Order: sequence, then C-alpha cells, then structure tokens
Amino acid sequence: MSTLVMGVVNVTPDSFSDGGMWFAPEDAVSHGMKLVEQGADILDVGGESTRPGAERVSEEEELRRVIPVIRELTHDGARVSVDTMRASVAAQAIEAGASIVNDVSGGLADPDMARAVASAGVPFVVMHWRGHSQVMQDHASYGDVVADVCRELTERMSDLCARGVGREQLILDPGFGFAKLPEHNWSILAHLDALMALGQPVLIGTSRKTFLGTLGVAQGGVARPPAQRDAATAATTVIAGLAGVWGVRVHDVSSSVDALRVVEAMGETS
Ligand code: PMM
Repeated sequence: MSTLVMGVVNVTPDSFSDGGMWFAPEDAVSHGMKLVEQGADILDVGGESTRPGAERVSEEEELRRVIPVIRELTHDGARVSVDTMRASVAAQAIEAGASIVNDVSGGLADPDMARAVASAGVPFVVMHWRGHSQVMQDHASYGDVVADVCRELTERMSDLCARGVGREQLILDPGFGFAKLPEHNWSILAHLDALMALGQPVLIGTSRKTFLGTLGVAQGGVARPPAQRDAATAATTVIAGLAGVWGVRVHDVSSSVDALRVVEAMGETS
C-alpha cells in the first residue's frame, strides 16, 4: 500500500475525539500496539490537545505524558512520530525513540523547533497553522483557501530551509480544522493536487473532525459524536489515496487500511 496510515495515540485527558481514553501510559501503549496490529505504519503520540479552545499544557506535563509511552512503543518495534509544538519535547522524544516530528504549528510556536529538527535530521510534518487553539478560529478567513494555504506552507518551507532544515525532511499538511471553516476543509480536500504540486510528501488529518460530523445533519442540528465519524473519515482516506498522498492521520486504523486496499486493488487493474 503506498499511502501510509498514521494511527493517533492521544495521551491527553481532553482531545476532542478520544480525550481521556488512553491517558494512563499502559493504556496508551496497548492502544498503540493494537493500532499496529490493525495495520498502522506509524503511531502519532501526542500529549497536548489542539482542539479548538484547548488550554496549553506545561512542558513538564507534556514530557511526563509522552516520553514513557514513546519509549515503550518504540521498544516494542513501532515507528513513532511525536505530535508536539515544543522543541524540547521533540528532542527528548527523539532520544526516547521517535523518528518523526509532527508539529501542528509547522515550527511557528517555538523558535527553537527548526534547530532541533535540523540537528536531528528526522522527517518533520509542517502543518498549516495560524495560531493557538484558543484563537485559531478567529483566523479562518481566506481569499482563496487552497492558494492561501499553499502559499503559507511554501513560506514555512523557505523559512525552515533557511534555518538549516533539509527540504527532504519536510512533509506538508494543510491542517484540516485548524483556522478552517467547513467550506475551507471541503475545498482543500477537493484540491489535494494543488498541495501535491508543491513537491513534498503530503499528510492529511481529517479524522473525526467536525466538518465530517455535520454531514447529513440539518443546519443548526446536533453533529454526530466523533466516534461515529469513522466511515466518513475512511471516505476521505479513499480521496487521499487516489490523490497519492504520503499519509493519513486517523483514529480508526482498520477502516482506513481497508479504504486504501480498495484504492490499491483498483490501481492494480488500471
Ligand atoms: N490534527 C490534530 C492533532 N494533530 N497533526 C497533523 N499533522 N495534522 C492534523 O490534522 C492534526 C494533527 C487534532 O486532532 P486530534 O485531537 O484528534 O488528535
């Protein structure tokens, strides 16, 4: 299968879709290993919720949450990325065995992140970001969302490369739900080719996000709970697979693995 599946392991009490479910380190580790059995290629371990409105956690607390889990999962043979906006957490996670840094701020939240990633030489997921969770939805305004996101990601790439990060390290992510209204998310999903044209591997994280939860719900109605958004998520995985993206970041691994098998089987006949 050419598109990779990144399974989410949120070691947080408050992530919007699975907050609190794997908060104890042993629960996070067994959940991660279950995702590997289901076909996850990478486990994305995060200790800070980025849902809209979330408060930041301290560095100490973030380290306490993620480091033991990363150490254990990599010891058990998993390929792990660390979902963090802090250079210090990224560096210690790499020491503990992580081999990818996933920064939803694309290096903007912490001025030391570029240096940490440059010196480690690991792949770096650069997500499109316009501000921390408490204010991000105030910045959901675009002329042409696809062009604007591509331009801002290109600026991030130039800045990171100027600070010593190798271009070959960079994986781009349009940041579904981050400073985006539903119509922005749909436009980006419809134009993944524009992101691919930037020439770097692309990761997408649509999993269980609100724009999928309001599908089929009358205006003003109640969105489906996150755990009931996996079929819609798998549909977005098909779109991502057809577009040739590098990876999808998902909570429910088995449905996306199946979705990618469909894409692959069809590709073999054409
Ligand atoms: N979304 C969340 C967290 N980390 N990382 C990347 N690269 N892309 C995303 O879209 C992304 C992310 C928020 O979702 P969660 O609270 O379910 O983990």
